[in-house]
Amino acid sequence: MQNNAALLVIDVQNDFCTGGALAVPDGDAIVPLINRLAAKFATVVITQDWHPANHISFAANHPGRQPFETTSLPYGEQVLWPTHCVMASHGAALHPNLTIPHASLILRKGLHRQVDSYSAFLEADRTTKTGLDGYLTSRGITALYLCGLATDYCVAWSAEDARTFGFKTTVIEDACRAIDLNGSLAAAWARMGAAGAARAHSAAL
Ligand code: VGL
Ligand code: ZN
Repeated sequence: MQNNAALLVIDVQNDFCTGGALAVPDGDAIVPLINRLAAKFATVVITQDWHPANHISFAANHPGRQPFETTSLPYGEQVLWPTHCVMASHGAALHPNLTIPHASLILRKGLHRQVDSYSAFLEADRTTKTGLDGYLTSRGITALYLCGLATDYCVAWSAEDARTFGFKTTVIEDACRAIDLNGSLAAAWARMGAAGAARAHSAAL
């Protein structure tokens, strides 16, 4: 890979894998592939979903509401998730088989109690930055490749925002897995395509 390209490894955490609180079907299956892909990139950034226990995205913090229902919040519609990726918990840890020793940044997102953050760039209020755009830009990165969990939430929102910040953006589709809630996967691919993100198979890289 060229030196202006970086790999973003999104949320490959225990809670999104088999046995986790918000397990993505077949989520673990991508770990060996991501390890092999990462070896091709000089710059790798890993993200972690990282919430306080009282986070607004947890159904448990909305009395009478169940996981996978939605609610209206000041910044828009919010899916109410099972409690997941509580900061510093085992579920929030990276999958034990994820092996990317040369990753230069581990970025945590979703720390603010009152705002979710699927995207690695911008929180759900669409205003608060994580700072990732500045990190990448100041290192001369202009092209991003994305992989990880889940295709239709954190990968998709990160890919759309990567386009917003002007990066050439490619989602490595076989290195992602989806939650697919009420058609969310097809909708996410449509939004990513409309934003100008490309879709590639790992074999083509
Ligand atoms: C994610 C739902 C809630 C993800 C994070 O990583 O895709 N999905 N929090
Ligand atoms: Zn989350």
